[in-house]
Amino acid sequence: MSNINENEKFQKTVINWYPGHMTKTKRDIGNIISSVDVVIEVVDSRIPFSSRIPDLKKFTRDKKSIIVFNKYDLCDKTITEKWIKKYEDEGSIVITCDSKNTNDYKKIIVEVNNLMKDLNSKRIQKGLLSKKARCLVVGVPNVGKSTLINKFAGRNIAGIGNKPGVTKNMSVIKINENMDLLDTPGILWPKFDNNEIANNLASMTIIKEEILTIEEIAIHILKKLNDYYPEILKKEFGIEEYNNDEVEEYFEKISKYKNIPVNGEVDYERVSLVIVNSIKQEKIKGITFDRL
Ligand SMILES: Nc1nc2c(ncn2[C@@H]2O[C@H](COP(=O)(O)OP(=O)(O)OP(=O)(O)O)[C@@H](O)[C@H]2O)c(=O)[nH]1
Ligand SMILES: [Mg+2]
Repeated sequence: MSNINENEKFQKTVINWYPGHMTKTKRDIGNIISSVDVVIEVVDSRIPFSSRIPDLKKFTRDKKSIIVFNKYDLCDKTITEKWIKKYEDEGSIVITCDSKNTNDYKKIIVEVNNLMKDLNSKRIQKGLLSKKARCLVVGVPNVGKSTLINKFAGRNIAGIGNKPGVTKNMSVIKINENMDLLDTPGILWPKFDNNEIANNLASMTIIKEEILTIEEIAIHILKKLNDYYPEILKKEFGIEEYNNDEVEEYFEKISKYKNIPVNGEVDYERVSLVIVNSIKQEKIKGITFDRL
């Protein structure tokens, strides 16, 4: 249980880590950005703030961009709508998308074509030929970039998996005579000085479990469910409320409710895994953890 009791201490910790392929990806993007027409930034609709890349504009510069709210099927639509409105009010183009189960990608094609019309009409005025859209798909890990690209391509060309860091290299995928897509590995930032963001990312399997402990992620999930979705807390874990003062007690109740064998002591790691997996395996839906 030391991890849970040390949770408070952890709040002050700055997490410093950075996989090498992310540095490389940022460099690769910098090298090809001048040839890109549209940046498609993919976010997780359940954490529309935490899953954005804070310094994206630094390396995509003034390129036209679209924000894709992916995994829209899993979010709390009422709350996520508020984020959409906020970003639209700030001048962004936002498209909601369930890449796994629908053909929502077609809405992105419409927007890309609109943006290209503008660009191509300027080219034609200058006496140049119109060009095909070159779109850079970016985002943090595991938000569904490759799944979306496969929908565009109509075949499984980009590797996908329900864990962060599946795509390791940037690749160009020809969609048709009007469009190329660039798939990129998920990128993050070198330091998380905001623990809330790190925990939100971990809750949606965007950062690896090794970076935070599984207990910490589970506690974060329980706290969020307690604050925003008590009905899910009750239905999924059999508890009416959760607070950090009686962690052991709640874990024991959840352990019983979930029929997790107790060998003398509650298996905190196993209970935590069950909690984390309930989001990962989509047993829990209709949640949005970021609030305005
Ligand atoms: N429910 C739901 N699941 C999705 C959606 N899009 C992708 N997924 C799932 O999310 C997981 C990650 O998908 P990927 O396409 O590999 O994600 P990625 O952004 O390419 O990840 P990295 O390459 O690691 O950066 C897979 O299990 C997909 O099936 C969606 O819109 N809804
Ligand atoms: Mg990928």
